[in-house]
Amino acid sequence: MSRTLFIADLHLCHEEPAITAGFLRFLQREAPHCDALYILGDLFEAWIGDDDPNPLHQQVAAALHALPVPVFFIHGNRDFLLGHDFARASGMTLLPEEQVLDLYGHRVLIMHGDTLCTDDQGYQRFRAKVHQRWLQKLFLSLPLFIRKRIAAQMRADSKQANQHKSVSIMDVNQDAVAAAMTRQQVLLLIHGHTHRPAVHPLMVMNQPAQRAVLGAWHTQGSMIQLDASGLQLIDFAF
Ligand code: LP5
Ligand code: MN
Repeated sequence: MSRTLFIADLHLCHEEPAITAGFLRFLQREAPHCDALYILGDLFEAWIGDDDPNPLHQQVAAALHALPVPVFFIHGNRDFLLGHDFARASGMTLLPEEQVLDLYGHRVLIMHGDTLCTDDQGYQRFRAKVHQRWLQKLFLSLPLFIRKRIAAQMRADSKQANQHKSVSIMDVNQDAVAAAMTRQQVLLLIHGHTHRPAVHPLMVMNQPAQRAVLGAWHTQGSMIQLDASGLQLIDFAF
């Protein structure tokens, strides 16, 4: 087949069964015909621990596990607590927040994308706090009903905060993009998070480069296909 697929920002949850159905169909029909599937974060709407007995999680783990191709996962800002137990149950390999791949003659950097939004200082402060290992351990040791309440409060606060943020603050910062691509010596970058699907041409290290942004799965699916000819952003109906 010789193509690799990338997806992000499905925000799977019990309240959006059509998105889950679309994802399960994607896993059955599309994903088996590729070399590997990379999930670049926010697969789930919110993740409060691998011990959450949510049947949706078991259903998704089983479907991922049944896929005959390797699946890799980078954490998003909603599911950064997804851990080794769920990775094992779903057969996914967890990757660090930035990963460089060498595929079909292309060197490509993949990430969720939230770390590129450096103008959003409120978010970056929030991120630094919740990425502290001790705080995560403390949170994960709380009873599930308390974790659910805290997560719901965070989601409400986040929605509230976003109403007062400009569109440009919530997009990636161009200097952060160029810095990451230069640091990793790549001319291709794939990320999600901003929910603004597009392939942006840019110059990196004085060479033409591309930044491809995955779309969120609201009413249709979004994926990026990478093969020898380059990358392609594709929308598809559920
Ligand atoms: O997610 P989205 O699209 O709304 O906005 C994001 C940024 N917000 C977040 C917060 C998440 O939505 C919360 C998810 C919780 C999941 C699991 C809980 C695990 C807890 C672990 C604890 C160790 O990521 C948003 C960005 C936006 O993307 C665009 O980039 O702007 O950032 C914010 O909204 C941050 C705000 O500026 C400040 C957030 C206030 C949260 C305060 C927490 C209060 C805790 C209360 C506890 C009782
Ligand atoms: Mn995100």
